[in-house]
Amino acid sequence: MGMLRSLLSILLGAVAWSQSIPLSEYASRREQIRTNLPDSVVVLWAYTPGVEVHDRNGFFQDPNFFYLSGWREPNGAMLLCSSCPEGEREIFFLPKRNARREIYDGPMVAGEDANAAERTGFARVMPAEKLEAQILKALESASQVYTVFDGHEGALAKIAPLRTLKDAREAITNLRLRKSASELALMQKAIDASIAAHFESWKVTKPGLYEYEVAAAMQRTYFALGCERNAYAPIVGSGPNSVILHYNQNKRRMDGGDVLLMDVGGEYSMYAADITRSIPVNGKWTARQKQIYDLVLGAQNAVIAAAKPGVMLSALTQVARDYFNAQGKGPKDKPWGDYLLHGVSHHIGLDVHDPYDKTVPLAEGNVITVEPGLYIAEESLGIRIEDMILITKDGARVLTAALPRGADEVERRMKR
Ligand SMILES: [Mn+2]
Repeated sequence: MGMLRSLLSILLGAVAWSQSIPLSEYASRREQIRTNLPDSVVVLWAYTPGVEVHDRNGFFQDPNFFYLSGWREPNGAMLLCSSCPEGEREIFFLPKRNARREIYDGPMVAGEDANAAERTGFARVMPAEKLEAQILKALESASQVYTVFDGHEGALAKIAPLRTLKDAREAITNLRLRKSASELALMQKAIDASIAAHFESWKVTKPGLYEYEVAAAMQRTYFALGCERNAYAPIVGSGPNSVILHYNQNKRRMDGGDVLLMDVGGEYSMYAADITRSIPVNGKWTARQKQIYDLVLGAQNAVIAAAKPGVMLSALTQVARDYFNAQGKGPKDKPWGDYLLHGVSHHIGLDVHDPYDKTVPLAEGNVITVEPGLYIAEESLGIRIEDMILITKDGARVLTAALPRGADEVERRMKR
């Protein structure tokens, strides 16, 4: 059994690694950007270790740069030029081979490598020191200059002092919002691993345990299933901590009678999952906890039912608030809607909060969270339920449906 299991995990591991996005899809995203930004030079830089990314969590790539290249290594750059002559419309720039760096980081792909084009999916790859000359050349063919304003724009302004730099962020993030089939497959990996982590938390949680012990069990679960990072700092808050929206100290010893709110998700192959469940620490809801839980679940169902193409994200928060307000009054004779302290939805993808234009309505292929909550500080009672949904042609599909949401089902699954 042990051998069969390790053989299975090797096979599953191989499947997981082979399931990445083909380089041709990155190329078609770049083509889309060039189409959407005509008469333009777009210059983007990869993250640099020690500048944008520090040592604590290992190197990760700038999400916009990654979205257009799939490139995970540091220190590259790319130039896209819609109006340049054939052969100069897309160029990738890589640093020269650096033997010293390879001692630390392992083999790198260098600008001078014969197979650099094949490895990067760019027809033209040049050494990084050619970037400036190539930008100057491209400026002869294009009147607009774009970059993502992330700290490199100063260098670009020096190279093109007579041009007004424009921000390419909006054009890229608009594309990022519409998930492709291969992106959805990777997101489902992040989701499935994070769901396994939540199930694990239901198994281990009991009075006397510390919040960080639950956080550790959850992280161990999704890391063992191939997640490379936390999608965000795990929020594991019991009792009084359940009402602190971004609590992540996770230091409290839990008591019977507490609720435990867990907003925890892993990142798989650069894609984030973001899932929240609230459970009773001793496996049995009090009447009050169940009342609040059912209110939140009702609001979540109302939002999921309302989510479809054409609807604005901000309208979804109003759906939740209206639902709560229709359920009467909470403590201090205030409408229940007053106990919803945050918006209920955000886009998610390469970032846990994918950037988006607030004036653009939902469209087919968007992935958003639905996360209403009620927080009653004086009762140390916070309940949030968060799921991820895919906007379809005429509605929405819950991507996290494998993790039960009903109060009774949570109790049943916690019974051991
Ligand atoms: Mn969220």
